[in-house]
Amino acid sequence: MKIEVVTLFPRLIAGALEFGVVGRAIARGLLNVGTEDPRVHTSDVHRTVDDRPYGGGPGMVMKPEPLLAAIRAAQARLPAGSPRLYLSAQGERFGQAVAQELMRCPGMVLIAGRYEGVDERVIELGSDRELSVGDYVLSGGELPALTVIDAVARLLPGVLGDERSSVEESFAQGLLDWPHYTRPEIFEGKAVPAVLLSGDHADIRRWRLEQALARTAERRPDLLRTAQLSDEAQRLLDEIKSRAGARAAAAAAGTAASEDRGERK
Ligand code: 4HQ
Repeated sequence: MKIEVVTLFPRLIAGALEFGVVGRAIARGLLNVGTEDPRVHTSDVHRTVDDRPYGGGPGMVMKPEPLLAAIRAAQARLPAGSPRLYLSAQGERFGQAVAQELMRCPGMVLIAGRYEGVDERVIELGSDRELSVGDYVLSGGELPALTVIDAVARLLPGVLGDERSSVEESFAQGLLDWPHYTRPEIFEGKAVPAVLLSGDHADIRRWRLEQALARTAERRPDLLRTAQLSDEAQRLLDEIKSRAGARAAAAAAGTAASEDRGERK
């Protein structure tokens, strides 16, 4: 896959891509990331890329001419059918489902704005889709662009050890992760759960699935409505829920009993 990032800070993008899984994917030729700097597409002596907002107010806006020229230069280096994505807090929420979708594209242009944003006409003329990484305000679209690159890169064939992807696909897809442990067996008085030392792989697998389900039910119940649960996972989840229900009932009964005895809540 080929990705082009339109940015006033190309070294911020290049620097972040040197490391880890993504750095290796690039070194192995599985991913290629280029940058295009709108400043290159200016002709005035000051290389001006921003200007004051029409209507007044604080902050600056990215000028349309150099930005659109940069987007077109980036697009020209990519295969046809490569979407142009503008990163902005006003966009559709980026998540794993969008990453899965983008993984299938031959390439993409990621447009990272700075200042208060870009001239709206550039979004209309030079972008196909607007994506947000979350409801917070950043100083530029570069970190969101890197987020998209990272999440998409790890889905590309050969980027991760394929043991990992197939394991996650088969049983904990769409759920929060289970807890992880490594040596030592006892750390600051806290022991690793015994099942992980048992050597019983069926037991370990069941425990991990149960932990992933219990955490998801507790912390992100919204994810359970969209997760594709296997029959085994659905059965475990029903057990987890009925145990949680029973605990809540016992706690309520305990409260009632102690209140009956005249104790305070
Ligand atoms: N931006 N998700 C770029 C964001 C943002 C987000 C603020 C985008 C500044 C210029 N982008 N502008 N959240 O906060 O994608």
